[in-house]
Amino acid sequence: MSGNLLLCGDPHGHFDHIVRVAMETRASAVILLGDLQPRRPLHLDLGPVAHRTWFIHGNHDTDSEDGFRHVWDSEMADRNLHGRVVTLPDGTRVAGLGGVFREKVWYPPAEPRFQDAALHAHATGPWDRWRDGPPLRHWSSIYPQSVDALAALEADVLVMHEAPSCHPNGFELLDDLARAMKVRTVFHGHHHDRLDYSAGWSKLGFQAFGVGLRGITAADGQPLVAGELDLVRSYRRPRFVDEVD
Ligand SMILES: [Mn+2]
Repeated sequence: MSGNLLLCGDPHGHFDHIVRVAMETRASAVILLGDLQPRRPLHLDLGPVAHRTWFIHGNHDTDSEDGFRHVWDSEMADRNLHGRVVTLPDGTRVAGLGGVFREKVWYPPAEPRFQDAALHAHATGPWDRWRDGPPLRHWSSIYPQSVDALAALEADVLVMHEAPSCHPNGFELLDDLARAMKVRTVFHGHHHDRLDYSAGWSKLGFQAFGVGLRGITAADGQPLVAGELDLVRSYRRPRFVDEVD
């Protein structure tokens, strides 16, 4: 279980470090935690590790039409874990929730405005739709339907772009999701930091790890590559561990 899995924080267009570490560690699977922003089709940036890489999308993966196409139209489009559970080669069941909460759709705990993307598209003028769906930007919004679908499934690991409540900008609803799915471990990106949540794990009911900007973390939570802003954040928030509860 979770043999040699790498969790990769927001790449934002940089993949060389991921390819290098995946080759060096002979990773059995690589998971990208969103905000990929490849400058060409994703499988080209991942080269020799594309065939063992999965991902979720982040809020920035719908910033531009080209950026969208490099992810959703690439040969790796079927590797998006969003809204489903995939069993990796080593037997680990990984669930994914890509994207972010946005007030125009749903910002928990407020009531959602649209239950799913189809209803949002229906309420959108044809000129604002993207590929018969909601506006391009909202292809990376989280809809209740995606969370509900996941909550009915079980997994070992849940990867998300947004964070559970242990992060200062996280969501209790995502704690509930992780517990409903009976996951042991949650990994998130988005916030470009790697705070120590361990004091809160027993209350959460699962282990949680943030993976920083272009950081790489192993399945047991050990950082293999520090996030680029980790030192800055830990300097600015030296007492965060005490603040968790
Ligand atoms: Mn990001």
